[in-house]
Amino acid sequence: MISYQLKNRESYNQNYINSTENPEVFWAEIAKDNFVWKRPWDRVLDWDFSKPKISWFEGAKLNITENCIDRHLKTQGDKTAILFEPNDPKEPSEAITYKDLHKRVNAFANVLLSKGIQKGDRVCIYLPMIPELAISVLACARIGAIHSVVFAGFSATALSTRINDSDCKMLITSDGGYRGAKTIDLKSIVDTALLECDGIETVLVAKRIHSDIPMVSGRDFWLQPLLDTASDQCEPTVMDAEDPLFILYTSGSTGTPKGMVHTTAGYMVYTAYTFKNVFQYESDDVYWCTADIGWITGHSYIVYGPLLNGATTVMFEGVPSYPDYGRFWSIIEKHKVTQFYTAPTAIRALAKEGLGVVDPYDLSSLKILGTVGEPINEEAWHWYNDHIGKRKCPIVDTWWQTETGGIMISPIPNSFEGKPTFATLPFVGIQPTLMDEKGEEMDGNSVEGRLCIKFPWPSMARTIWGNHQRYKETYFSAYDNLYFTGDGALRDENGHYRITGRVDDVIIVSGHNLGTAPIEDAINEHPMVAESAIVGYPHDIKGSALYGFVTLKNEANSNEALKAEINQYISKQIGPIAKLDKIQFTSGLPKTRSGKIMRRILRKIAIKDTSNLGDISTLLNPEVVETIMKNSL
Ligand code: 7RM
Repeated sequence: MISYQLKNRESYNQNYINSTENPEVFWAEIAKDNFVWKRPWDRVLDWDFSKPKISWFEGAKLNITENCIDRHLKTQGDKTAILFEPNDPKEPSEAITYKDLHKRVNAFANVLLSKGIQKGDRVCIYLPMIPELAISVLACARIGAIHSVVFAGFSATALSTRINDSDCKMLITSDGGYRGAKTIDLKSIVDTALLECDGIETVLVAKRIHSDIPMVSGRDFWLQPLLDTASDQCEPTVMDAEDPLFILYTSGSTGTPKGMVHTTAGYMVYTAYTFKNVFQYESDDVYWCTADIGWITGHSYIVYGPLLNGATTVMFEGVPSYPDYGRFWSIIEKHKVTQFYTAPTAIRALAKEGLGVVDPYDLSSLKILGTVGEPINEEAWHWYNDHIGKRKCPIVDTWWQTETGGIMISPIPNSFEGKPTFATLPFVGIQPTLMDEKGEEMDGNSVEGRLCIKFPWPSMARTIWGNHQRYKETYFSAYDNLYFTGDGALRDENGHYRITGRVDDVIIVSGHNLGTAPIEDAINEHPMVAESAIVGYPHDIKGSALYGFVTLKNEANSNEALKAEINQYISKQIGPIAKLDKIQFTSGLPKTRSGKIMRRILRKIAIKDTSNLGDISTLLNPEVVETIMKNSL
């Protein structure tokens, strides 16, 4: 029997070898021994990256919520499953035990059924970080409805695009939400979005801020009265291993957001196994991931991974700066958090506030620290290690993506150590490789190239909702028979990986993946704008910030007020996270002869590295480059 827990370097090495030499045997053992199944699989893996087709545990039947909840009831029904910490520290936190969670998920599932939701239907969830968010996700999974969580910071336009793309029948939201000192009026955003969405039959509304909001009769229902009268028993619907579990949208470098589709069994096995080992979770631990459930990190490592392991998972409604910059540290002290998982952008923002807001708190409960979302710079890594971990806590710098479903490259505490800015070694079962410019695989160490994965792993996304062709083109067409991540990476002399950032046009701002295309689309909607190009440039806090080059229809209109208007357009179309830090009006944008904007050149100008712009003679309009450089910000 293969041990579920990796214990040391030797066991990592042995498991890694087993998982790559004999992947089917390896994953079958992990799957069989550590989960409950209604029926075993007929075939462990079937794959063909050229189609692409990936199928794990075909023929097996299960329900993921039975694995997340029911199976823990006998042994630890009274243990806290979700520990909710509200925005306002004066409001009491709420401990939801596995028994409570079982009842609340069942009641919610019954409400979904009573509103006509069936297996395979899509349900959009647009909620702040309140318990109803995790519960509604699980309620969908309980009855086989496909959840599509949309981050509650997204605008009405972004919401309606996502609802329509996956043809959602129901929307679950709240009257509003709290974020620090601000109150967010979610329902009015929803009402605006739904003007564009014909498919939504029902809107369930949770009460959080008790505001007076309009309810559309026959469409909108307050959630609580429905829950109060629903039965708290609901048999889990039996699902096929490859039935979709959820859709989660992620920005691409071009076009509309991509609805990544994750399926049931493989996602379950991989998120559970990575959670256990990367965070070395033990039964009395209190684990806290500060992500929002609107992102993949929240799906896999606030909800599914922890609950599959019977863990206590903290869910925090608020922000790191409210009521002051000590909030994260005060929560760690209050709940004796043992594993803490956050993003480099948060670490940088908190480090900036100085130790005066850290030192008052007792952080001695901490055992392991994690980071995710973007490359962590050396300075932030050391600050985290010295002042939060007190040099006693291993740091797991976890590299992965919405598309990968779970952690792919990361240190494993007790097996091998981290190294500042390095995600280090592949997790068990993961076979990374680096490709050079010519499309050749790079052998050996001390090389840098494009990061690809050679072999399927259980939690990889299976398709893009409604557009399998785009899935193939985006991830499986750059190189034959490889999954292309879109990231660059280097492999050092010891074979450890360091992620160097995106090689496409996706920019990561404060941990949020932003495609340039949708932002440019938003700007270009302004009646005075001719065209625009967005590039990223390094920013102390956000990791990357956005620099916009904007060409106006009439140059005479350029002024500060127009810059503010452009940001309002972006805010409305995408959300405030996509606002530009710098806007430069230009008379033209450098273009290739086929009309493509040369972002490569703009990127160099934005980082003030113009000594070597490469060959610009092939441009349609080389003369604009000089002017743009002269006026750069
Ligand atoms: C989990 C998540 C994915 C992109 C990915 C990378 C970047 C994520 C790290 C990282 C360096 C890391 N999903 N990224 N983690 N870069 N080191 N530890 O973030 O779909 O939202 O973003 O994020 O570029 O491709 S995501």
